[in-house]
Amino acid sequence: MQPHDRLPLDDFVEYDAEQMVRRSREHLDHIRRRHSIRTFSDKPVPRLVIENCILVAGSAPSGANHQPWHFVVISSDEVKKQIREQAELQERRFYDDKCAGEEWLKALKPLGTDANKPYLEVAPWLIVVFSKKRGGMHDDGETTNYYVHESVGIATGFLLNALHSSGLATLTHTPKPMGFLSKVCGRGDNERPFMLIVAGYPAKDATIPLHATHKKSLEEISSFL
Ligand code: IYR
Repeated sequence: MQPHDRLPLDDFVEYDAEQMVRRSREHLDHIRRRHSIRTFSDKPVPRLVIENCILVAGSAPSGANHQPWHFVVISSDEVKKQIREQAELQERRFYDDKCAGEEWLKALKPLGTDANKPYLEVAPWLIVVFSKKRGGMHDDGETTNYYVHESVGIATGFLLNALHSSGLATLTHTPKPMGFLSKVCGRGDNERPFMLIVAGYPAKDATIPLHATHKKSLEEISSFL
């Protein structure tokens, strides 16, 4: 293969304007049913579902197509237990010792979150997203990666969308600091934990904070020139 060989774009599906409006509306309705939840069922979810969702994430655009991410997928009760213990330790510092600071804690009040994270052991799957500063396409550990945060952010968005579209409830969880995840997941210095995603069926009594349902309007979040 030559460095700038090209292929015809032969898998683009074209829709007419009317179909596009309908599809975009349907997608909006669909994605508005994604909610972060904090009470999960332990009902099993096939590994193949998660594998497909990871491949969706891996199809995200990235700087120079270096794909600067790694996903550690956890179903082991032992590993989940370690993650819960360590996350709760950090979260107790964050909430109870007020390391977060007053302003941050006040901002979280309407979500009703606290240092207890039982879902980290209950949900069938935890996915830890790691970002890689170096490695390039072949993970050589040296080549510089570009726009790492942007790339991994997009991949994580793809992943959340894929999990939701597959029929799973999700939670993005960012214990602070997250360094312990490198150790628990056995990842090296070249990688940084980016986010922890919890995926599974919601518990029967799952709720969503009213606060989280208030989304800014189109006028508030966009301007058309
Ligand atoms: N990591 C903590 C705190 C937290 C922070 C933000 I910003 C949130 O949107 C939600 C929670 C926790 O998971 O409880």
